[in-house]
Amino acid sequence: MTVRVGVLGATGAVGQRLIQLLDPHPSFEIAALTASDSSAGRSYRDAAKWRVDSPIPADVADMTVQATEPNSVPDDVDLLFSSLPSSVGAEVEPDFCKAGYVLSSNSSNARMDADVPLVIPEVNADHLDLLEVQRDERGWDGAMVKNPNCSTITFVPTLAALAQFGLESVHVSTLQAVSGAGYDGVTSMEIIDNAIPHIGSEEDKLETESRKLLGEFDGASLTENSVEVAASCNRIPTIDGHLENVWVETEEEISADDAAAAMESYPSLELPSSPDPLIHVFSEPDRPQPRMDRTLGGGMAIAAGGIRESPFGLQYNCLAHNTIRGAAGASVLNGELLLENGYL
Ligand code: 11C
Repeated sequence: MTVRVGVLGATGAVGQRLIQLLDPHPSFEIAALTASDSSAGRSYRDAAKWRVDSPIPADVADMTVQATEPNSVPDDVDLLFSSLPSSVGAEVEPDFCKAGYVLSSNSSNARMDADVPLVIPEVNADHLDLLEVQRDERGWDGAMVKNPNCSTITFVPTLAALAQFGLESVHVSTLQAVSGAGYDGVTSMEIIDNAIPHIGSEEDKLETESRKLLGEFDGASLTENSVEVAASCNRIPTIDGHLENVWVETEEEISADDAAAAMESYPSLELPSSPDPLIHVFSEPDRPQPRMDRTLGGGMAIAAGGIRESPFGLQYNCLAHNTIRGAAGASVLNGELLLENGYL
């Protein structure tokens, strides 16, 4: 079955990654592209400053970019991937859902809404059933599923692997690539030869999204996980790949070997974009590394290393490709989950 899909915010950094991952794709065919009013009416080739590491797919290059409004998208498009700026997403995404479209959105608006599934398929695919609650409460013909922030996606699967030992508290410190800040980040010379100990509302996102992702859904409502999470977020001059240092305290004592085994054996899924294994564990002291490990599993896997016991609990590092696993690939995976579960 081929599903016709659209990309909202197609000219941005994540929109470009979405196009790269969707063309070709075994289940999805790109049939609509939208962007800001200044891009609408232009060919995608002209409107996008294409920066990803493969050519623009020929059929997409010639497509005309439309304004980001429901009337611009053909009715036979069933699924929309959204990478809109969050302020725009907050305004227009509900209009698309009202108009009957199913959204798999990377935009940060509405991630913490009680009836919006925030999903990493390998971690909490069951939260997708929140869509029944969403339909009852909002009366939409369409639906909205979100993926978390790229830094959240990098460390939460490792916590899910350790959850069997009883998570009590987590401290995470990030070293985040400039592509997380979109075009402005990649092209800004201010970041070169610099490290900045602040990224907008990033710390709050890691702390709240992780508890929602690890929460329990009983069929009617979601109870967030009680694990305490403290995050500090830093920008470093790397193009792609967020590296994170994590300290975890668990109810049961956990050895480094137990933790490595739990991460290595953490199950993946059989969705087209889900990597196997999901988590690669390295024992070399200088791994994971942003350039070497960010492309594992086509950019969809997570690298973990430096696992050791410390006075502050288990300590380790983890890394993921922020615009693939952390953003565009995360949305595509949620689209695949929606398809598998009959929502399209
Ligand atoms: C960054 N993680 O690296 C951010 C970008 O919540 O989706 C992604 C923001 C988000 O700056």
